[in-house]
Parts: sequence; structure tokens; C-alpha cells
Amino acid sequence: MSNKEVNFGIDNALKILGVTGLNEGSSIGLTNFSSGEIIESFSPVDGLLVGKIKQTTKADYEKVMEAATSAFKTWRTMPAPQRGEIVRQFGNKLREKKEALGKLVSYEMGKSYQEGLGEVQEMIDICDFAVGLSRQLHGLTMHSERPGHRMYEQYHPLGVVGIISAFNFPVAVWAWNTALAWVCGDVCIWKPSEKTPMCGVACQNIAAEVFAENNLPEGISCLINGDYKVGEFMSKDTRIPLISATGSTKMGKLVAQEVAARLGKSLLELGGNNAIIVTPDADIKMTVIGAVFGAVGTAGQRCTSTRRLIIHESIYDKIKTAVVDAYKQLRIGNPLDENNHVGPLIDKDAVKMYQNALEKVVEEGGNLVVEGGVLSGKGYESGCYVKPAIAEAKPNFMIVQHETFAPVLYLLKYSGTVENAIDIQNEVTQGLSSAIMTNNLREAERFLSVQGSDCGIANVNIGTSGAEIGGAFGGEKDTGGGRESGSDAWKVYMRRQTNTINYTTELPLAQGIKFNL
Ligand code: UN1
Repeated sequence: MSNKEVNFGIDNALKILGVTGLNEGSSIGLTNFSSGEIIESFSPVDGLLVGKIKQTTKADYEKVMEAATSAFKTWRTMPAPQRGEIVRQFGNKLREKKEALGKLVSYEMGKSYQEGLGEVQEMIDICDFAVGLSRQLHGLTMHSERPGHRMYEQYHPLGVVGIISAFNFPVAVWAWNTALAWVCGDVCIWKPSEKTPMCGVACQNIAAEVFAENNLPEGISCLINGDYKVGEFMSKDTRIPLISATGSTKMGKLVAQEVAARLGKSLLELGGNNAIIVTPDADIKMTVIGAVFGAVGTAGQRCTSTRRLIIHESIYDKIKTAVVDAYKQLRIGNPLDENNHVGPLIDKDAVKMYQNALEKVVEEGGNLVVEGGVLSGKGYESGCYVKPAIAEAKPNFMIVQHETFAPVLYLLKYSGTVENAIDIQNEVTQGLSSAIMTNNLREAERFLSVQGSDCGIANVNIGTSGAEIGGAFGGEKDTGGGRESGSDAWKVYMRRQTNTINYTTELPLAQGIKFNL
């Protein structure tokens, strides 16, 4: 029995998902091929090899692009509700493979099995959402100023959509994009993170099966693999009207510039530096649950992770003690073991960044109230397990202004009114998620008002992470301004056309202009 078999049936999950052995990194539907160098994916859980994959070369990419472009010609003519039917079938396949895929996500990325399942659930939810949407891609009708004229708008698909996703949500973020893009009539090329390539292959296998079963062209779903250089094939490619990119602000700025230089559209979902404001009227128990899950869930590697607690001075000590006590209950270890709350960080570079943050906060005058540290010994052989840490800090510390993708929570104190807390919360360059814990209606409404949080997400009596797919997801400032998943985020995957039809025998001009011939 291999170590992986001992490891909560991961071998079986890999088999169900068809990702054993050497995988090809480029796929057009079920056709797998690649000629690039081999990327090995090691699990942060136990340091063992999850799988191998070949990188996509420029020549491979051209093949993918050709297939995608040609598939678009068929796909765009299929009525949207029929495309929705295909997405419904895809959602059902995800339901069948939920456990296996949740396990692979947990094993390759390191998040808890529960969170792995939750991620697959987000995929299923967005499929359901997209199925309904496929009958609701509405445009408006307007009243023309000219007699006998009709004016309306309609939405057409864009074409080939490029998706670049991050390691921390290795499957859900692709699904948010692709499920919507598909019902909108677009075809997709996906480059998953080079840190979680096997998750990409697993999803591609599931999607491709559905397209094959329906005799649809394979190019509707394409996969490419590699690092940022492979991402660049897409961001510089004028044949791709929209690039949706999730990841660091640094990466997003590069992609945005490349795409803008050719007047393409980009949808960016980048870094966060999310805070919970805790006012004197906060419910302490709810605050602790929200803050601890927000800070240590996914080992602090969500873009929505809680990084700052901005606490009123009158309850500061009480909250500090309650959160520190809660940290004592945390069990850190193999994320496939459901007794554990916190799994490993993605790799050793992430561990270094975590250590660096702890050093920096002390250098700047902060005080570690929960020390943290890297774990070693049995069960921690991968070297990626760290203890969640808490530091008392000041809002203007450089390190507090910076997003560290690790379980480091900063406690910040405010005095006076909620406006002071809101100022602190908005002082950072990122603008993804935010929350307030209060039972005071005035404070809550102030936080949500035009003078309140400047983030894309603002919650009351809920933490910063764990957004539902039904809302538009994304944020402002260094977070990139994009909106994905629910609400009317679908519009970004389509082009709007305004149509005016004259059903008279005259040709009156708009604005009352006379042009007599
Ligand atoms: C991300 O971290 O990139 O709101 C996405 C959440 C999840 C999605 C996070 N639903 O925490």
C-alpha cells in the first residue's frame, strides 16, 4: 500500500478523476497532447508527488487556439437554454465526483477536506445559477425618438475567453468563469496555477466528457499548463477578447497592461487585505467565530481571509483574550483528517513569506500574542505546516498594509466613533472584502453607506470570507475592479449590441436633423 492509500483514499480519488501517471498539459476536450517540459506537482500535505504534467509550448497553444476558435462558430449558434442544459449536465457530473474532487483539492492545495468539498459545492452552485441565467440573458428595449422605429439591445458572446486562476481556489474560480462564459456562448481556454495542475486536469476531464457525450466540438473547453509565460500567450493574443485573471496584484498589473495594450478586456480578482471592525456593540461569540474562521480557514490563503481586526478600545482586551483562547483549540495537521482545522501552506516559499511577516511585525514594534512558528516532526514532513499567529500592531505598519498569504492576524485598536475604524479599514491599497460586527443599526448602516467601506464586499455580522456565488464577487483599488460569479457579472462575458429598426417608408434622422435630397 502506498503512502497515498493510507492518506484517506487519495489514490482512489485520483483514479476516479483520471489523473494518474503522466498527464498531458494541453487538452482540447478529451484530446490530450503536449510537448513541453514536465512539471511535477508535490502535495503540501505529505510532500509526495501528486502527479506529473507536460507544459504547453507555443506550438501546442496554437493548436488549442485553432480548436477553440473553430468550436466557437458552432457553440455560439446553439440557443442559450440548450447551452444551459450542457452546463446542467456538467453540474450533475460534479455532484457525482464531489468527494473525489474535494479530496484532490485538499491533497494538492492543502485546504481541509471540508473546504475542498465546499469548493466543489461552489462549482455546483454556479452551474445551477448559470442554467437559470441561460434563459435570462436579457437586454433592454428603449423607446425610439423617431416614429415607426424600434430600439433594443441584445447580448452576443465575445468569443474565446482566457482564464488564469490561482492555487488557492484551484477549481471553483475556473467554474465561476467558465459556467457563465459557456451559457453566454463563449468557449474557454484555462491556465490553472502551476502549483495545482492536477486539479485542472481533473476538471477538464469532467467537462470534456460532457461535451463528448453531447457530440459537441471539443474546443469549447480547453486546458493549457505552465507558468506566467504560458499565461502571456493568452494575455498578448488579440484573438482573446477577455482575460479573466485571479491572483496577486503584481500578476494582475502585468496582465492588465498586456491586455490593455491590445484593447482587450480584463476581469481581475486580485489581492485583499480584509478587516473586521469590532465595535463596542459586537456579539463576542459571533465575532470570535467569524474572525478565527476568516483568519485560519484555508490557512489564511483566501483572497478574502481576515488579516486585520480593528477593535474598539473599550472591548479590546476582551476580544483579544477570546480570540487567543480560541486559537488554543486549533488542531493543525493533515487536512484530509477531518479532526484538523488547519492544513499546510501551499509550499516552502509561502512558509518563508509567513516567517518574514512575523519578523517584520516585531521589527516595526508589534507584539506577538500568539507566536506562531513552523511545525516539524511526524505528520509535518512536508515542511509546509505553520501555526496561525496573532500580532498586536498599528494600522500604519508596512507589513500590516501588505497582504501576506498566510494565517497571520493583526489586532488593531481604535478609539472614538466607528468613522475612525472605517478610516483605518480603508487606509490600505486593497479593497476586496470587509465586515463589521455590531448590533448597533447606526454603525452598521454607516459602514455600508457611501462614507463607509470602500470594498467590493461589505458584510454585517458575518466574517470577510465565505461569500456565496449569487452575489457579484470582487473588489476595488489593488483588487482590480472585476466582478465574477453572481448578480449581473455575466455581462462581462458578452458584447452588447444596440439595434434600431425602422419599419416605415420614411427615413427620419435622429435629433430632428433634416437632410433633404
Ligand atoms: C478566493 O480566495 O480567491 O468568499 C476566492 C470566499 C470564497 C471565494 C474566495 N467563496 O471566501
